[in-house]
Parts: sequence; C-alpha cells; structure tokens
Amino acid sequence: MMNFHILTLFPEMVMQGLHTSILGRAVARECISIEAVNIRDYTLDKHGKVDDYTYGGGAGMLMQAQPVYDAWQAVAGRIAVRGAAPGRVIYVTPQGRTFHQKMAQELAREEDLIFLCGHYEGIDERVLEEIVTDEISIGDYVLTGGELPAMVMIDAIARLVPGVLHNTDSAVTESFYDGLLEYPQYSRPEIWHDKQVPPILLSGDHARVDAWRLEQSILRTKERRPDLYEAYCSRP
Ligand code: 4HQ
Repeated sequence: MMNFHILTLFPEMVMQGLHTSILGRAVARECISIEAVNIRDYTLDKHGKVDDYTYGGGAGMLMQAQPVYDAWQAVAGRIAVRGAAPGRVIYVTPQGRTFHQKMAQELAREEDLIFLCGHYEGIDERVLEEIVTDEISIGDYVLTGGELPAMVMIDAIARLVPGVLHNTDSAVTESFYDGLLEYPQYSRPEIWHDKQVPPILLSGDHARVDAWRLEQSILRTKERRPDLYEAYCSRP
C-alpha cells in the first residue's frame, strides 16, 4: 500500500484524473491511496488569498509560504500519527532533475510521497528550503501549474506498486525494460486495409516470436532513439 498526498490549489483536477481507469481500480482495491489537500484551506488570510507580489518587482504573483507550510504540516502530522517515516516532499519544477523510469522505480518503494504543486510564478523560496526533499521536472517545457507533472509522476510510480497491474509481467516487459523500445503489436482481424499481420506471429512458435520481437525492438530503438541504442549496445 502506497499513499500519495498532493498539495495543490486544484484538488478536483488531480482527483478526477487519478481516479480513472487502472489507478481508480487500484484505489478501490486499496493498493494505493490518493489524497489531495487544498492549500487554500490553510490560508490565514480572511479573503482566502494564497498569492502575493514578488519582492524586487517583476511580472506575476508568487504562492506565499504560510498556507503551503501549514498544508504540509497537516499531512506530515497524519503520517507521523501512523508511525510511518516522514514522507519525501517532491516539488515539481522545471529546475529539478528530469524524471525517468529509474526514479519511478526508486520512489515506488516509499510508503508516503508528498507532491507540492506550484501555480503562478512559483512558491516563496523560504518554505521550499524548509520542506522540499526532491525537486523533479518532467521535461524542458513550461506548464501553467505543477498538477499535470505530479499526475504524470504518480501514474508512472503507482503502476510499479505491487498489485496495481493485474498482469505482473507488464510492469517489466514494456518500454524501457532492457532499455529498448517496444516491438510492434497486432490484434484481430488478420487483414485490415490490405495489411497482413506479420505471419510469424500466427505461427505458434513462441521461440521464433520472441526472437522476432527482440529484433524489432532493437531495430526500432536504433532508428528512433540512437541514445538508448548506444546504451543498450554498451550495457554490461
Ligand atoms: N512547471 N516539470 C509549476 C512546469 C514543470 C515541468 C511550470 C511547474 C509552472 C508553477 N513542472 N510551475 N515542466 O512546467 O515539472
């Protein structure tokens, strides 16, 4: 059982997205839990304000330290009551290390993970210094908020939690296992738009099917991801 906690100004966005399909079933079967904490619920401002102008000037607003800190304390307190280790706090930011499959595997071993989603121009540095343990980016592009990156990471991590995927093989057989891309796949009918399914896949010879798939994976990786192909060729 793994517990995801998301500190956000848009709890309904992450709850909707993460209770769909496989992750929704994983929540229902209690393989994972997902909690969204609305940072706005923790502001001491009587008008519910959570942002303010930046010292030094410049465009845009910044999320203030107080509501972020108090929202984190509420979550950290509940984790402590369970007697679990304090959860790592992941701040999603383009300034972090770029997320990859090995990081997902490492994070999937934690009992609790806290994701901090910024909005506007970001969050007051002082609260980040006090609570953030990991800064992670999902790639070199600029989004409007941290919710989508948090959802991307949670999806990639949750599917590695034991029991989330029914077919236990699929967590390892897919792209990036072995560092190769996936081979092409086919389903019924045998002929569609004049295109035949590769006959070897209908042969029933599992050894030849496996060899063909590995060959296709290698060819695809060489063609589409020369960086991964180089790493595959020089693996120990
Ligand atoms: N953000 N990977 C949140 C991103 C981002 C990314 C921009 C983070 C806006 C408020 N986060 N701020 N790429 O684009 O993680």
